[in-house]
Amino acid sequence: MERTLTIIKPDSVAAGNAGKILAHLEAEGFQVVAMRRLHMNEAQARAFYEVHKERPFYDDLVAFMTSGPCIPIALERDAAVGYLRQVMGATNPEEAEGGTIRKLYATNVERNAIHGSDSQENAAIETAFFFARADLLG
Ligand code: FUP
Repeated sequence: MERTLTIIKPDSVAAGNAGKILAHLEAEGFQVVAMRRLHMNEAQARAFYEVHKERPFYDDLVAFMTSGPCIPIALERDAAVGYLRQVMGATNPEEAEGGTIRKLYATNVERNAIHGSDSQENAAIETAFFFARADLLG
């Protein structure tokens, strides 16, 4: 079994889509290892997206991610990292395949419903950002 990190983003939570997105993930074979709800502050959002700090969209992305509560979830499944990327769809919902979470629930490239780690290495880093070791045992 492999683990990955998703975030049900503030747009999805505000729109009341969190339950539907979690049900979609469960139907695709993901199991919840750890889950929490938090309203990120600016320092947390800046740190989470630090790899994008030189990008033109960084400040807007931080503003969006701090605009309301989100739901980070540590997920488990066979080939979880790659499979989550498939199930969530392209970053820009206009380019996302039919039936993907972003096609179904995203508004645009910024308000795009869900995050998914892009590698096993980043999955471990991002999971440790939100969850303590004790949350992830068992
Ligand atoms: P993804 O891995 O699909 O979430 O996409 P990226 O790592 O390329 O981008 C991370 C986040 O930055 C996206 F989820 C949304 C945001 N972003 C923008 O707001 N504008 C862009 O043009 C590209 C990305």
